[in-house]
Order: sequence, then structure tokens, then C-alpha cells
Amino acid sequence: MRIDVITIFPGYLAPLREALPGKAISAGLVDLAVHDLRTWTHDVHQSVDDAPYGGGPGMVMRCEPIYAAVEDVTARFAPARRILLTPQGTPLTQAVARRLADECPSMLLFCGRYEGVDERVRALFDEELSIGDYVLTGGELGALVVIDAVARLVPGVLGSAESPAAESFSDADLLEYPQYTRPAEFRGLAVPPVLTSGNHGEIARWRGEQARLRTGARRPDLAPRPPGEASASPRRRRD
Ligand code: JB8
Repeated sequence: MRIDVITIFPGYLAPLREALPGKAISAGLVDLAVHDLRTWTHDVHQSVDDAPYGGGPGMVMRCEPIYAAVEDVTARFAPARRILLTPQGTPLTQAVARRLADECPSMLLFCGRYEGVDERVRALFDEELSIGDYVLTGGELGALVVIDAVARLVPGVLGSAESPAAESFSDADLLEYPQYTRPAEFRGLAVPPVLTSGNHGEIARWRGEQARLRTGARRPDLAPRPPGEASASPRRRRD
């Protein structure tokens, strides 16, 4: 998968060169290119923002550099999906990450800053994504999260043992069951005996039960609901 990111802070994307996404890049499974938006400015100050029409606090990102950048990257790399990170976007879920990994051989992510982008910029994008109901100072952290979640689903990035398909539960339906490794007893805390029993049927049953119990206790919003029962009421967004 090819991923292009446009930002005024290219250094913000550096963490992706570490750990698993970094391995995916080194292995050639993910091709990440980070572009500095100021490359597409022409004035001596390389300005990307201006005061809002109608007044009000802060600055708004200007159309011209963003259109030039997105059109240039599009002409060069034909991204299959052009995505704007914004608090007003569709919430990122595991299903969204899976869809992007399955459908997109390439994608372009644009990270805004300041009070946001000129409204006319939205027309450049196929999708708008939000990573949660809180307000960040810009889209870079959202891009990191989207890329991490999608890159681990690219075929070959995870080893076969840890591959999502090999797990007994899909990533998002249930919380993980409790995990243990050696020693069998640590500061008086023992590993549940079933895990050292060698009975793989019993172990799978125990893990499934623990995952369901944990999901019901901590994330009742994820728990399967009888048909017809209302889900939690949606909350209104401020930003
Ligand atoms: C300016 O919280 B966020 C987010 C916040 C932002 C911009 C983009 C995304 C641009 N503030 O997802």
C-alpha cells in the first residue's frame, strides 16, 4: 500500500518509522511519503493560513496551497482514496480500517492545523475521518492512528500467527481475554490453572468466557444486544 501524507509538520509522522509500521515500510509492504505543505507555497513567508472571513479567533488554512498539493500528489500517485482528518469526520472504527486496507492500494491523508481548513477544501476529499470525540491541535495524530490501524491489516505485515484472521474473535467485537506468560507465580499471583492444563478445548472455552465477561463489564456498548433493544443514545458533537 502506498500512503501519501500532506502536513506542515512532516516530523510528526516520524513515529511510523518505528516498530511494526516501520517494519512494514522497510519490507516494502507500505510505501510512506510525507510531504510538507509549504512546498506548494510561492510567497517568501510560505504562508498556509489567513484570518477568517466574518471575524473570530485564530486562523484558517488557505485553499491555494492545499489544492495545489492535493492535485499534485493526485497527478503523481493517483491515490485510491483522499482523506481529510477532521473532528467532523466519520469516526474511525476497526470496520473503517478494514475497509481502507481492503479497498485502497493507495491513500492520501491531509492533516489540517489552526482552526481548520477553508470549507472549499472539503471538495478535494473522498472521505473525512475523526479518531474520536476530543479536539487535537491538528490532524497529524489522527493520520498516525489511521495509518497504524490500516497498515497492520495490509497482507504480510502481521505474521501468520498474529494475523487478524487467525484470531478467534475479530479485533473489534470483543475485548481481549487475559494473557499471561512466565513465571507461573509472580509475587503470590498465580496463572489461572486452566492455562497450564494442556487442555486446549478448556483453554479456548475459558478465554471466550473471559472475553465476554470483560466486554460486558467494561464495554457494555460492544456487547451483543437482543434484536429491538435500543443502543446507547448518540451524543451530540461540539466541534
Ligand atoms: C485543526 O481533533 B482532530 C483535528 C483537529 C484539528 C484539525 C484536524 C483534526 C485541524 N484542528 O481530529
